[in-house]
Amino acid sequence: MALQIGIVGLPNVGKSTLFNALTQSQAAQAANYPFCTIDPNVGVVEVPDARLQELAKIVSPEKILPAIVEFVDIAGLVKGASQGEGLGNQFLSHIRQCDAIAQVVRHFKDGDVIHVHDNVDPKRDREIIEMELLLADLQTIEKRMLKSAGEARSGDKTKAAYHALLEKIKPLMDAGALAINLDLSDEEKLMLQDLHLITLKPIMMIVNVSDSEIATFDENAMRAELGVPATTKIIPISAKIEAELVGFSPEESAEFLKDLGLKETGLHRLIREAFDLLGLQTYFTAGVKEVRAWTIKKGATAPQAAGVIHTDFEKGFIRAEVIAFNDFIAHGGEAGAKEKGLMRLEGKEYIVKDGDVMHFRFQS
Ligand SMILES: Nc1nc2c(ncn2[C@@H]2O[C@H](COP(=O)(O)OP(=O)(O)O)[C@@H](O)[C@H]2O)c(=O)[nH]1
Ligand SMILES: [Mg+2]
Repeated sequence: MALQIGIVGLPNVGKSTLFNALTQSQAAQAANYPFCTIDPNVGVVEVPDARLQELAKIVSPEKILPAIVEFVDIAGLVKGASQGEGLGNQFLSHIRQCDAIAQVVRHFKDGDVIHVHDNVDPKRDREIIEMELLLADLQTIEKRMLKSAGEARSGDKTKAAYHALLEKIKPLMDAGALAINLDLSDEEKLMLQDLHLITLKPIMMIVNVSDSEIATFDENAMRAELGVPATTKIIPISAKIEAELVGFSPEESAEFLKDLGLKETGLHRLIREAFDLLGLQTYFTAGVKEVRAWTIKKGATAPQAAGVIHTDFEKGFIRAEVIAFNDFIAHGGEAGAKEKGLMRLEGKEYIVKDGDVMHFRFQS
């Protein structure tokens, strides 16, 4: 199952423009991933990683397979949606399936594109969207509290603590705080897991700015304008520019970006940041059949990393042969690194590092 990021926001903020740019610029590669969801609103997107090309230069593999994430264009979120307005509650089930949320707000001014709330005001738009997500969560919490209140009276300490936790977070969320922005311990987050709260998912803000403003974008000023905490990622993007870039060759894109004073496309940055938001990292396998990036959580052990390839690799894990990415490149590949004593044998406890080039030994 690929990780999914749901794109939410008011109508006409540029969600579909962005989604189409994401998926069209990647359409050719998407054919490599037949196991991914087939749904017009779900786009398979490769995580750009220049290290793959460096590995491929050394290994000359038949195929190069980057890590992927899926983006979902979630429509129908309007003011009152949690009470049945617009497409009503349909959006909820779509968001619940996602691992993280990318919220798009409109900052571009264009008189030809109507704003559903008349004027451009990203903070208000953010608050409208978040209120709908919060109302959905509050319904869940209130329903659960009817039961947990009774359970708390039974004398069971765990149940009492659970109810107390719901009593603590409800007024804060009533006042507009997303669950992810509450000061919760890891243990408290774990306790809330079974509620599948939408606002406990990691969330990033995508600000769709005018093409003329993208190069001079000031993140701190935008953070103040949006009123989001320092922990929230803010990513400027011009959906219009990204849409224009779709048909360009890499050389044309580079030229176009340079003229605008930009280093990389907004989509690239968005994908990288989303990957980071999810707390993910990459390790590689490098063989002549394929050079491939695999996605794991930061902190994953060697057997867990092996399990991403195949569950048998995890169950029968014996050890991993590991070469750090830089060592692999500096010494011209596996043989060279091995000769210098830079190939390590690691066991079950090994915490995989970003960029490790790995080979697993296992018994089946
Ligand atoms: N000027 C300008 N127009 C945009 C931009 N992004 C989207 N639009 C236009 O805004 C309208 C709504 O965009 P769409 O992506 O369908 O919004 P959605 O409702 O959020 O999916 C379309 O006419 C787009 O062409 C942008 O960055 N600049
Ligand atoms: Mg749309």
